[in-house]
Amino acid sequence: MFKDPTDRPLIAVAIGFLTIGLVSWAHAPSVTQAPLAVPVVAQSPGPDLPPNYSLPPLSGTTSTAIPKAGTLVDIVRDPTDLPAPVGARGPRLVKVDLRTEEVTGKLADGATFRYWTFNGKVPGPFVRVRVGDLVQVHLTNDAGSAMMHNVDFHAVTGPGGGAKATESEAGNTRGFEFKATHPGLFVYHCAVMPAAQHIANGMYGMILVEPAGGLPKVDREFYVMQGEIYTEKAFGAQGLLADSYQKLLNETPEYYVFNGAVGALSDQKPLHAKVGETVRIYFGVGGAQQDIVVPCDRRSVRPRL
Ligand SMILES: [Cu+2]
Repeated sequence: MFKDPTDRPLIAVAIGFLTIGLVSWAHAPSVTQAPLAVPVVAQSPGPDLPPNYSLPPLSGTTSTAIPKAGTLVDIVRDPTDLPAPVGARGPRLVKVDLRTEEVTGKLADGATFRYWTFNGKVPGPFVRVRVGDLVQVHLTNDAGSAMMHNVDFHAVTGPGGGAKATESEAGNTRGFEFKATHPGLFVYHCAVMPAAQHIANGMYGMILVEPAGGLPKVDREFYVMQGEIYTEKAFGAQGLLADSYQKLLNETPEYYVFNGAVGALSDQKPLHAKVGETVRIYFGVGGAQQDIVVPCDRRSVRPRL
């Protein structure tokens, strides 16, 4: 099924690490979500939060630079682009700023695609929190967007994982907050209908909720997500490729990609490690056929269309 032969070894490696590092990590879904009007106002700390919980955003959890509309954007997420481990810190407030932006990026040599993104990259930012953290999410739909967008975090159990609370027209910002009550690695994605189209066009990412004390230390960590891209023209066609809703419904993608584009992790931003180093790969599937990360959240398994 993989039409980019250079990607074949990668998925084997990724699935191997996923199995070793994550599958044995059993979890239950978290249960708290409180829709919140925007702008967010000062709130009282929860019973498990320290009184000084209102700290600056953690590095890596907020928006990255937003590319200018109308230009060819490098949409490939560097697999090393993820926040540092939470370590031994206690619960605190984590602010997550997401910006939904529709950009044109390189899909393959000679081919471009209109991606729908979180923060201009595929996948979206890796969000890293600790169990007990209060997570404040703000989603801004860029003024240049043609579509409504939102975000559904599978680390949240509640109505749509924040989707309704964040559903925004172009130029608007909405938000909500939730407490991360169960550790695990969860997908997030845009859930505006038809959600499969928004996901296939690039609107997916992952949130890691670390247990108290953090995960065991490793030498390197990587962030990899598979996606499916459905284009009207066949694999290998040149120029700006339009997305195909019919192929999406048929579940017949023209491209399977890792981190957004053909060759993203083989030619552009390969994963490097030295012999003997320990490596952890956070691997997720953002494709429309399935968006399973680990079997820790019943809602992470999407029904087939
Ligand atoms: Cu969307």
